[in-house]
Amino acid sequence: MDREQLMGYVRNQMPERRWLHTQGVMETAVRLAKQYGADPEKAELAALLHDLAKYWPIDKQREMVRVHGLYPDMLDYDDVLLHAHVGAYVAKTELGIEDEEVLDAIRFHTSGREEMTLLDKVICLADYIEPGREFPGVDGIRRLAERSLEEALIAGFDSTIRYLIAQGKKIYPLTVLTRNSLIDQLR
Ligand code: DGI
Ligand code: FE
Ligand code: FE
Repeated sequence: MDREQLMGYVRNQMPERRWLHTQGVMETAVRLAKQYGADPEKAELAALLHDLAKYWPIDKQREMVRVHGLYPDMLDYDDVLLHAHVGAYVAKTELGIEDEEVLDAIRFHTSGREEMTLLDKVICLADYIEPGREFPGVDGIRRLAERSLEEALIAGFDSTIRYLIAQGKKIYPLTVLTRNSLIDQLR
């Protein structure tokens, strides 16, 4: 599929407001990629595809994670974690995306991972700060993003972890390891 076909495919998987979010992540990811020396084309592609499975039925997402062995430990945590892995799987097996860097950036955009690549960081941060995002502290993260990918991401994960604690939810351990790894990278 070419770029136009992929855009049409993704747009069909989600409501209009999520498509607007996707376009915001694409713009922001390209800008961050240029600023920090990542590949803008890969950033745009990963951003386009990152939430493609977000609105798929949860039963279908759980089934795919189980059947295809995609990080099955996620099944014990919040269902919202699943769409990242399902999205990467669909991008590879149905949309013909072969670039493992792009697939990993999709796969780990929600949880993060230890030793995130530059592209992983660009996608994860763009997802936090795209222009349509509104949550307490987002402007502070936008300012941090002007000087440090790592500092901005730590602030993003801090806000996610605080939210999960406030809701009495479990925290996926890889998210904690991701934050630890980012803090180590600042030393
Ligand atoms: O898909 P998006 O809404 O654009 O953003 P996302 O893929 O980063 O999903 C973020 C949501 O995931 C956020 O509302 C918090 C929720 N979540 C639930 N458990 C965890 C989690 N996020 C992380 N990083 N770690 C968790 O354990
Ligand atoms: Fe997402
Ligand atoms: Fe997103």
